[in-house]
Amino acid sequence: MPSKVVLKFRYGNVARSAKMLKKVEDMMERRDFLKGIGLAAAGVSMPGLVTTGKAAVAGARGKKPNIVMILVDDLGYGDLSSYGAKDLKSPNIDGLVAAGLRIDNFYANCPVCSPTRAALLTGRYPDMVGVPGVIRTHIENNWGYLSKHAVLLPKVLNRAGYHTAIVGKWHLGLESPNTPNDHGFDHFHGYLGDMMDDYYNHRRHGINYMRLDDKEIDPTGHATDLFTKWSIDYIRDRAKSGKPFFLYLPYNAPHAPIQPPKEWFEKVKKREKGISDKRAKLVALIEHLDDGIGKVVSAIKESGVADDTLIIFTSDNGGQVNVGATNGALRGGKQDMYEGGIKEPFCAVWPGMIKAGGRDTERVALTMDLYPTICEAAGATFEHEIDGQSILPALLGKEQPKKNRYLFWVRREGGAYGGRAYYAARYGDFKLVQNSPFEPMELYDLKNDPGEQQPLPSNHKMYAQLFGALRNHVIKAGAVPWEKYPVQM
Ligand SMILES: [Ca+2]
Repeated sequence: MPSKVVLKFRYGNVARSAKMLKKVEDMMERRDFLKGIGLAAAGVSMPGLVTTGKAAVAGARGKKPNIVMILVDDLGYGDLSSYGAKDLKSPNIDGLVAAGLRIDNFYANCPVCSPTRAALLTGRYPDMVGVPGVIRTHIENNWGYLSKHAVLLPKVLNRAGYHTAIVGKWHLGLESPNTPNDHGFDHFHGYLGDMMDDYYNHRRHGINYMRLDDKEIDPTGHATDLFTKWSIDYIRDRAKSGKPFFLYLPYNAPHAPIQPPKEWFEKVKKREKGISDKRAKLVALIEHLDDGIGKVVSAIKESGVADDTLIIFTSDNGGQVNVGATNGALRGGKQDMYEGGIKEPFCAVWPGMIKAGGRDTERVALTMDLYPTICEAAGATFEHEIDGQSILPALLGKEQPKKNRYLFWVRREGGAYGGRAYYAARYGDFKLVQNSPFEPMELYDLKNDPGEQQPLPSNHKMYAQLFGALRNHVIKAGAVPWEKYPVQM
């Protein structure tokens, strides 16, 4: 059925007001896009196209919760006390883990920054919104351009009555139309870029990407301290408003350069006998981050909104091993599709709603699942297609069957990767994985081989199943450009 016919059928002659016309235009654009990726052909069902958050949870207490989404940068699976670190003290994050539900098999959507952030804020696989790799300053080393079709979380939450803010690292575009404010955030206090070359001067390639909304700013201080302070200011201000808020807090710590405040480094060196300077720096950067998170949590409590606030904590990818990170017993680290690159610490806290001290050891969830989870908690509804699935019932301790689904990971990169992409795919306990576009894929049974040490033969039936499912995903994602057209080299 051609899209115009569908629209006429669905809307008849009601598209009179400018608002309705805009809605119709948006639908046309969306349907054209879906048609482009082969989902809107006549008579073809579109599973997941109509996905709605349910208002029931938000209404359970008669009020919508505030939501604080803390995303840290490059934190390894073994680099929290609660995840087994012996030379590191993270009492504040551990306190969150103890106060809520921990999910052991929580995965980032990618082993590097931008794609995971795209998945969190769109609910889609990163390559379905134009971000298969890292967005960077120079076109020769840029591997993503956020699709104009992407509907970001703040837009949906705004419609549900939320004030929305991002404090910290954006990393989904350096200019309009891909700034945080363009995509619906009411408030942006942070930086646009991929990383800082220095935690104190905040520059990248000598360029200042620090912003307060669209205004360039040049604050002084360690980036972690700035983001902590700005978050606290925001929370205190919004707590008085009586309107629910969504605070997305993507700290850039403990991403390289490993640059903790001097006194934090000295404290670790004094406490941990025999620790190397390299490891001590990373430990100090994480402990300083943990302290900042503790201050943010205290501000939520002191503002009197702790009982009405859902806090979610995770990391965007695994720890970078060559700067001293550990990923526990997992193989590999940042950039790898092995578990060490993508498996992340995760917890969700909501007093009285999520039981304290819970631990889910079975469920597999990804960053993209947080989009519908947050929407459901907020009573925010939407009708566009996403790839993620809400895990809110599981967080609330309700019955939620653990259904197997095909899951995919992609990363496109330059350098030795030559601009090509490499992938992983998973179904149940089986995972097909490569860590470079030039390597053959390997199949592992994670249940019996969580350390990914013993590849199964390529004639195993799951190899072909995962290989075929991944091929179909690559075809779908092929309809979405990941550079701005035309490219100016
Ligand atoms: Ca990262």
